[in-house]
Amino acid sequence: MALSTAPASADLSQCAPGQVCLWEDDSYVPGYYGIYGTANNMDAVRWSVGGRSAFVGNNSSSSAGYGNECNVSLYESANQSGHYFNYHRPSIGGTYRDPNHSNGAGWGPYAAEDWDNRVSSNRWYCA
Ligand SMILES: [Ca+2]
Ligand SMILES: [Ca+2]
Repeated sequence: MALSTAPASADLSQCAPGQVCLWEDDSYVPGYYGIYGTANNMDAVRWSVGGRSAFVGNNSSSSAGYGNECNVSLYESANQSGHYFNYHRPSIGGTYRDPNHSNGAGWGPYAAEDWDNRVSSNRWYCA
């Protein structure tokens, strides 16, 4: 009997309070990347879970913003440039995660665009 490799499963619980988290596939399926601070260039960062060797930048298909005190913006280019979308922190409600970037993500002037495999940097903002 051949052993099969278990499929990667969705794991939104990987995202800790205070982090913004990105997953390589739809529905929070790893590779996974979670950060408390600012990533200026995800194109140089590799997925930390799931045995994936690809880079995070231009590769995330689902995400969550679990800020404690602040909201977060995710940008299409490095160094917080280009189009972006926003997540509220969960404590103030509204949109704070999205299982499918391709049909839009978060909120803001560019939220309705196709965000699949596009995010490359983030910035927290407190308001
Ligand atoms: Ca992807
Ligand atoms: Ca979506």
